[in-house]
Amino acid sequence: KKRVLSGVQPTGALHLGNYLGAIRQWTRNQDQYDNFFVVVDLHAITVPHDRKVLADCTLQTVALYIACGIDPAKSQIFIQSHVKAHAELTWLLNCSTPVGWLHRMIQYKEKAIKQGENVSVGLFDYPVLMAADVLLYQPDLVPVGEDQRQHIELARDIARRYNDMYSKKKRPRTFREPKTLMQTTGARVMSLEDGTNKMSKSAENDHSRINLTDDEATIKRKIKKCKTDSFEGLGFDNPERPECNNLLSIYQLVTNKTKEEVIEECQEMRWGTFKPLLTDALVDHMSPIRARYNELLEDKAYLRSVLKAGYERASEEAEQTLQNVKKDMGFILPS
Ligand code: AQP
Repeated sequence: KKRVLSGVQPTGALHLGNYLGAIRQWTRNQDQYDNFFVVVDLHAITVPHDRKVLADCTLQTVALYIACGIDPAKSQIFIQSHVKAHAELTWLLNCSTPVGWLHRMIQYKEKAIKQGENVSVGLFDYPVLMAADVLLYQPDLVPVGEDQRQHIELARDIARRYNDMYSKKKRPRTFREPKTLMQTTGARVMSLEDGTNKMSKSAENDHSRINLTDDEATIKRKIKKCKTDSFEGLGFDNPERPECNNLLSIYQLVTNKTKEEVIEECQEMRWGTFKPLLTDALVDHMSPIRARYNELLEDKAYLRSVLKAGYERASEEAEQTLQNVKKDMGFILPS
């Protein structure tokens, strides 16, 4: 079986972008793949954080994975900080990764600008930690949204460089170079207040996103207020209408219709007709997820048992890779 690995940061409520761009992909083909889904809490502290929020968000993210359809019987769900190998491999990879590679990372530049002088070494090193997350498990595929493409490419570069330096003659080499798995529609869900910015957890205005935990009234209010335009009719792919393209794409994704079906159905519509349609489609799609999420949050013992099983399998895999790396690099292992 091919192996799949991916994760989300517990930095706030997950939104439609995280779901349509990443998590929904993970739920598909769970039978076909050997799946590892991690909540990357070590990443969440690369920006200023609140300790209570971190703990709550971490467990909520686990509950949302399951509520969205990740089946613990078919997929490993675990917390990054539980598996110590993530932090350890990061250090080892830090020492073979050129600093210039990190200076090119777009996400770092964007987030660093927002933080000014307080930007941490951790934020700069984020992509190496992410490379460690991935490479420890030897996945074939990493399903992510468009914004993470550059980081996965970097993880491949880090793997190749490491293999060339330390495991050139070994077969198989120490690290497998994973491929990015990305959807054609949904890889970049945009903000509801500006169709040229991606939907994001960290955006200040909660009305810029639909959270997976939003209730019916909130979804209704957010869609009612979201930015539109004054063109006639509705259509995809008009560069002058980023909001229209985004809202139609969301509609297409949550109804599982084809683009052609959506064009046929909506091209003559006005916003006043389309918005309630979109609201209903979102509510229909998301209500079962929210209901299951609320149930799961009441059953912390179950969540903990899922995490324990995930941790056991994940740490076994990760430890194996870490030992190989240490041997490659010339460390003496404890006897
Ligand atoms: N708007 C988006 N459209 C499609 N996919 C998206 N993802 C994030 N935003 C969108 C995908 O969700 C997965 C988890 O993302 P993350 O939480 O690890 O980090 P992020 O990409 O930085 O997401 P956010 O929500 O924008 O968080 P903040 O605001 O904290 O930076 C990834 O696969 C990502 O591609």
